[in-house]
Amino acid sequence: MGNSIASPETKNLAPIASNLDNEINILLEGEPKVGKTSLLNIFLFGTPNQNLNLNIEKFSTRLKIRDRTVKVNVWDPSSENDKKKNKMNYYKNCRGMALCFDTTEPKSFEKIPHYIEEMNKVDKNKRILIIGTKCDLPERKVSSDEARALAQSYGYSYYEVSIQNIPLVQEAFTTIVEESVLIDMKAEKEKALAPIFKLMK
Ligand SMILES: Nc1nc2c(ncn2[C@@H]2O[C@H](COP(=O)(O)OP(=O)(O)OP(=O)(O)O)[C@@H](O)[C@H]2O)c(=O)[nH]1
Ligand SMILES: [Mg+2]
Repeated sequence: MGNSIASPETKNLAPIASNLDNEINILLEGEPKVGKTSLLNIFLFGTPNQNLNLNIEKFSTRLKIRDRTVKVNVWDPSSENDKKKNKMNYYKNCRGMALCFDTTEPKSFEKIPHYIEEMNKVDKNKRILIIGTKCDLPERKVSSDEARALAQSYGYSYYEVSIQNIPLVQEAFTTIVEESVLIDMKAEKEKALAPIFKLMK
């Protein structure tokens, strides 16, 4: 994906360019060990083994979506931390959620509706992308059809990835960012048109 510029956020990060049109927060969610950080590494660096500093939970990059440059903050809270305490903040403040399960671990798939319900309790309008991970492994237990059907029942997109298919992982991240930005664009358009509709009444 040629249009992403990886720039992990650290204390030394240069100031963000002023030509940004949007800033968007994406939450990585799912059961422990399903592969969330590996996917984030691929999105940022094009390789799963970058050993991101586990104490840092927010990483940033930029993507060109349509005619906009979007600063994308990805939150990857580590499983060890007391996620519950901060969870509502993450849910409230993200625009989209990349919700991951491991295709070789049915229990991680069974938890998907739970995460969706938790998010819907906070806000029903967040964009969610469901991602099945580790599809390179022979011991797959959750079928593509089953996972796709679940995603469709909620109206969400579904991606099935592995750390061996780097372009596909990057495409999945671009999709959740794009879908999240489009919600914002729609809201902006409606806001801009509201006075006109009012006049027409
Ligand atoms: N074979 C295979 N292994 C993977 C894949 N994705 C992740 N893994 C492995 O699964 C293990 C867990 O990956 P992580 O990325 O640390 O998972 P996580 O969801 O961030 O885990 P927590 O932060 O502890 O919740 C690691 O050993 C990865 O190398 C994949 O697509 N295929
Ligand atoms: Mg992790």
